[in-house]
Amino acid sequence: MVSNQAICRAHTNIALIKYWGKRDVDKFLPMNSSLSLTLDGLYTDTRVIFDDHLTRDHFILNGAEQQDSEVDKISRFLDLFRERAGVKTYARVDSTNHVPTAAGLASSASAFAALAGAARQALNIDMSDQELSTYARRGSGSATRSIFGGFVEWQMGTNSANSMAVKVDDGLWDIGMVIIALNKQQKKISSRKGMRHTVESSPFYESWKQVATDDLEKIKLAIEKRDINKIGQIAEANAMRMHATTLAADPPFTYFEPDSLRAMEAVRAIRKQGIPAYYTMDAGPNVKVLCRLSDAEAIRQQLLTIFDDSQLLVTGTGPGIQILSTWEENNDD
Ligand code: 2P0
Repeated sequence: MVSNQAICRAHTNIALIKYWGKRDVDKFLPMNSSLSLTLDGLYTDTRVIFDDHLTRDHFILNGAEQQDSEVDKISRFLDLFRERAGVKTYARVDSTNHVPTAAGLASSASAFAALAGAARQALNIDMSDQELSTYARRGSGSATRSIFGGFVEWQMGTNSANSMAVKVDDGLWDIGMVIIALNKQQKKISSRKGMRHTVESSPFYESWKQVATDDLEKIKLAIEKRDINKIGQIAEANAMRMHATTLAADPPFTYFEPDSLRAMEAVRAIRKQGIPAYYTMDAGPNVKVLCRLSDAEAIRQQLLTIFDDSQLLVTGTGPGIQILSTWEENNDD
């Protein structure tokens, strides 16, 4: 092999039923199945070039050469693909996150899904998207779901080969999100550390596993019926249940910030006007509002009375991974 390259785009996803905790840390096997909506507005483009002339892997993120610790993560991930393809060639990985500058929403989900898609293509590996999702999972759990577009379930499975993503609904109907980006600082407790600490110390954790399983079954029925209010109610409750486990951890912690609470209050006020709008939060202070895409602009206008224009992003449903034919240099937004 002299040089085999590919470029892949993957969109980020927001979980409506959260993944929170691993039963196997090395293999990224989750404690519970989860379900997300892939988003159109936030994505990562990644180019991988396997080149016989390289003496190690390189990783360039948003134009900047990355340090050894970051390269190591990429190398371990690429090893899974090299092993599968039976090659030892090193690679140069170029990645660009397309997120609005102020949002601070760069996501390991789109990053590892894009890298997985590019590596499969560059090495000409014969592998289904479903199987690819089990590879994406080994980079970051949430990346499992970003292989597909629309509503996607990550089935916890019984082993590494069947803990994979399954498309539930293409989501190409009147549904979207308004993202309220509250803080672009690095999060204080990474999701990886946060979920581990919660599994180890929260007395609520056992209940979480059960309730997440129940919520997943309920939301799948609501998605089938395209019942936006039901979907929103279940997603909002599930998010708060996840965050409750962190408040009960020992020592306790939370991802809520004062502005997160203000945002949630604003969403409840919008809902009182009869507009379906429901919030969810992940391992950081940002609040994401699930709504009809046709209502999203009106919701954004109302939120503008509290938050800055640069903090609000409207997005619809996004597609699964896509192979691109050309790479745009410095193509960050
Ligand atoms: C989710 N989160 O389902 C949940 C909800 C955050 C809260 O997946 O350790 O970056 O790489 O598997 O995927 C974020 O955690 O964690 C996440 P790792 P990941 O979206």
